[in-house]
Amino acid sequence: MTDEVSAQGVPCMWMRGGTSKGAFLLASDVPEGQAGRADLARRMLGSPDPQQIDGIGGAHPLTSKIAIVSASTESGVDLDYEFLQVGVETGEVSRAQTCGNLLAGVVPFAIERGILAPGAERTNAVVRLTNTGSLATVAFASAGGVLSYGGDYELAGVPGSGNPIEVAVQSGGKLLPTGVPAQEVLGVAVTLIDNGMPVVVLRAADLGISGDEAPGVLEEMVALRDRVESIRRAAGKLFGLGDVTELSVPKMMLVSQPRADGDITVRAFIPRRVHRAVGVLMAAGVAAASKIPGAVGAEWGTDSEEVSIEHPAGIFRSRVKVERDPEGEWRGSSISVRTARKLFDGRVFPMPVSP
Ligand code: NQM
Repeated sequence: MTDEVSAQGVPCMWMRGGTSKGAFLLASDVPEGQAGRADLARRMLGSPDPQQIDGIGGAHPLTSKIAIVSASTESGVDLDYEFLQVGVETGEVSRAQTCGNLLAGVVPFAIERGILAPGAERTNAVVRLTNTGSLATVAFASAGGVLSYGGDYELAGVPGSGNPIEVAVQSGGKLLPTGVPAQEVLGVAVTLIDNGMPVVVLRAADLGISGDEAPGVLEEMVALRDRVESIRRAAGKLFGLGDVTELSVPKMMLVSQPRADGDITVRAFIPRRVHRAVGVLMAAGVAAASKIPGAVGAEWGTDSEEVSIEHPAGIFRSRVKVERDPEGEWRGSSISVRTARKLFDGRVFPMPVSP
């Protein structure tokens, strides 16, 4: 990419999607190839740098995200959504995961940019998550055919309230990529599950913690972090992801008993920082595991489709379906509710290329 881009800037909308934030771009405004997009992504957000001081990133994995959106050419699909996770300190750009939180902003963004029309009373759109190949349906009220972010839905981890956006994801692939509900990795019982995102579910107690510690406390526990990372690297190979050292997946979901009105408690390593709440598809993975006999977390499963997951900022309610296909393979899907909001619209000026 030439350096003209840092002088002229790129049209960009900064949005909150669920409990995360990121830069939303039209595919037609960015280079076509993966290398050009990765270069633009790190220069826009200001990585590698722990503060992302020369870019618009928020210096945390939950605010170091990019969504690239276009009208889909596929029949029955409205939009294509490509997600880029930018390593704050490493500048590594990962396409190995999608993001269910930013997904909540994709359809409003497409309406803002005029590539999708809102529905007369309710907008329903089908989105292809190009990172994983999964399909999602996104639906929200648009009274009088007008896009509105305001509403009365309160999302744990976000101040105030907003228009509820229902996000349904059909994960597509095998729910249990290793074919078993649980196995041992480095002496710890784990469930490897992919309900839209590869996650490892393990018991907090097996790692010697109670499971309701604050994210900052867990991030200070160096020996715990190292152990979680070793299990993650071994699990990455079992998932078929190869060497995941530089990848942002699989995520590590440490589960324990509920403390309040929920069904199960979670703390999520994503993978080095600890989530301030919990990701949409991570929650879908934990919820699905709680429904599979023999899986880690099934001891806290219920008969209800809705699983209430306690996280550091409150409760996440994930409606999941898990079922076996005619070949006996477990398949999964999930429905969650998010809110989203346009925060800023303009041009972003990426860091110049060093001479
Ligand atoms: O799991 C964080 C987030 C996520 C992912 C991360 C997500 C999901 O909360 O669907 O949304 O992957 O680092 O934004």
